[in-house]
Amino acid sequence: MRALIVVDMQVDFCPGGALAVAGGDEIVAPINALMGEYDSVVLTQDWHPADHSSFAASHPGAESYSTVQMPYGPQVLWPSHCVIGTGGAAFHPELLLDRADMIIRKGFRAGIDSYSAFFENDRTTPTGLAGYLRERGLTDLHFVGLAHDFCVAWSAIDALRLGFSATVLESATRAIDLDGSREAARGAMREAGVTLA
Ligand code: VGL
Ligand code: ZN
Repeated sequence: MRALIVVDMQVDFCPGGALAVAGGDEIVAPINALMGEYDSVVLTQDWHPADHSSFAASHPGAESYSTVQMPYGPQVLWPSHCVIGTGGAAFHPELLLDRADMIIRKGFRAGIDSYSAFFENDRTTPTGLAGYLRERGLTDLHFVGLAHDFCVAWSAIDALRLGFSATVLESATRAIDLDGSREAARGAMREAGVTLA
């Protein structure tokens, strides 16, 4: 069975938001239109406490978009975004939430980020999504949403690693593209065996 995994279609990742991805709002209508073609729709929601360690503001003197070394590996420092309970953490107002069977939140622990829908950035602490999908027999996963080169790419690569089939519908994604991260993510996904469609 097929699931559409809609990654982080939130106000803060759309134009005008705290970590806006260019053209992020352009993919809402195409994603809504896709939902009916799947056995299940799952939404992910970036969901950070205000003092999250992925925020530049949590590291005195650090610039946004710089990289620091965390116990679990390198971490890009972002502008504060998707803070729990704020309007920026809400889904884009036009996204069809009623179609979603499951909403999985990630990045809610202050000490560690979670780009992937499956694992925190240590790549070992699970979010629980794999178990949910397996128990429901959802093995063929199609990914859309934001951002192509971070949360979408990491999720798709982890899906394959976990034994799911993984396709990224690239026209229904948009990238942050930090220092060539879009092409790097495409290369990493291809190398892992993710289908780019
Ligand atoms: C994301 C950076 C920080 C994403 C989330 O959804 O791709 N990127 N948090
Ligand atoms: Zn985040």
